[in-house]
Amino acid sequence: MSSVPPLPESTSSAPDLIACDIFCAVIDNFGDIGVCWRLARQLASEHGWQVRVFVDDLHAFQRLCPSLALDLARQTIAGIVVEHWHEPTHAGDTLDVADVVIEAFACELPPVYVAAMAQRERTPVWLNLEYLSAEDWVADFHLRPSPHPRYPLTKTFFFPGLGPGTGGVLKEQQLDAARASFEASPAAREAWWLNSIGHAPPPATATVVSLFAYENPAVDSLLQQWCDSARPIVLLVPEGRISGAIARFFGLPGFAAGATAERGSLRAHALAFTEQANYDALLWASDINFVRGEDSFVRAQWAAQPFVWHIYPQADDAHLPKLDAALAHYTRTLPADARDAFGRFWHAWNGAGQPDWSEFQRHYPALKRRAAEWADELAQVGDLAGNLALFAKTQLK
Ligand code: TRH
Repeated sequence: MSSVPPLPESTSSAPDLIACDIFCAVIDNFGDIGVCWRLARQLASEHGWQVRVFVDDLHAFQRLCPSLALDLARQTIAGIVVEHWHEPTHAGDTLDVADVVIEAFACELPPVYVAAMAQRERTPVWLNLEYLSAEDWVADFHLRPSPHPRYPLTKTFFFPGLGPGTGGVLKEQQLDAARASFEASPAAREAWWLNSIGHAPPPATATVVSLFAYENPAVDSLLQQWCDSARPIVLLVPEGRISGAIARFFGLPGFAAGATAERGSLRAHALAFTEQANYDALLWASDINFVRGEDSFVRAQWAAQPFVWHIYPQADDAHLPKLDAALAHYTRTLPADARDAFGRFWHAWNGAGQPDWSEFQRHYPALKRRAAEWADELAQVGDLAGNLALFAKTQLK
């Protein structure tokens, strides 16, 4: 065991104030920091924790949080300290171990920090926050302890999930109220359309679709079906990995924020990638949401609208059982024909078959009812930040 001088306790001065360090290595895209930042904000604002986030990619983070400065090693945003984790061994300018240490998605903590955790008078609670999966095994592994091979430390696996016995998924206490007030307010909806799209909301006869996805070979077929649709389709596309395909479909050089294109029944608008807190309103303003990865997948469930998930693709199709596990939860109480149509559409969007829009549309009323029911069911599992805070407190006693 390396010898580390005795350390001061964390900077928290009040006896009950819990200090928490979250370590986040960005692998790809926005989900890693997206989940960590949402968790950090919740632990700080809803649980009063003193939170510090170590993140290695400030550029990805800045897309979600435009007030972040790219050139600062350390800054405070919304009461949360953000440390640029510029190299894997960096553990902040002063080594200061928190009460609760969260390593996100099995990233490796700086060795000097782990050594200091072992030296700390009050042993910290060490959690590995895993990726979300709806698979059944998750409940068995949630909260399993893993003793450190060399130090007197135990790491606990914290598994998000969609079913009982898992850590649940993140849900802010005010989220339902915010959605309800948006949905109940024509003025809020109107203001959102004016600010985000530049004109008044479309008529109720139009189907509004938000599209956040990776590159997807099924998109051309879907765009064509939307052009041929009997009902007008208004497509809202945040700038990103699918934008090139939209541009090609319309014969445009690009599809950057502010661009608009029209063909047949389809009118498409490119939106600026918004700050994370504003993404929900796009989901609330839409009748159907195409989402991807992890965090937007969760937000679509809380938006309580039918949605289509582009799952993060993994080697050897390891993502496919996860897709089916999520489908099993989400479609559990749907009538068989709607369940089959929905499953076919999700599979087509994830590489197996062609999406059939008119079939999806036909089942829309049942899907909409199920979306609302599912949001209530999922809420029974509890909010991940609340579940995590509760577990950590029991360990800190
Ligand atoms: O960006 P993603 O594809 O992230 C993925 C997943 O997390 C995946 O599980 C992981 O393995 C991989 O990264 C490395 O999708 P996700 O998880 O939905 O994250 C996107 C974040 O971006 C989410 O927090 C919502 C946010 N967002 C905005 O803040 N503004 C926007 O305009 C949009 C479209 C998204």
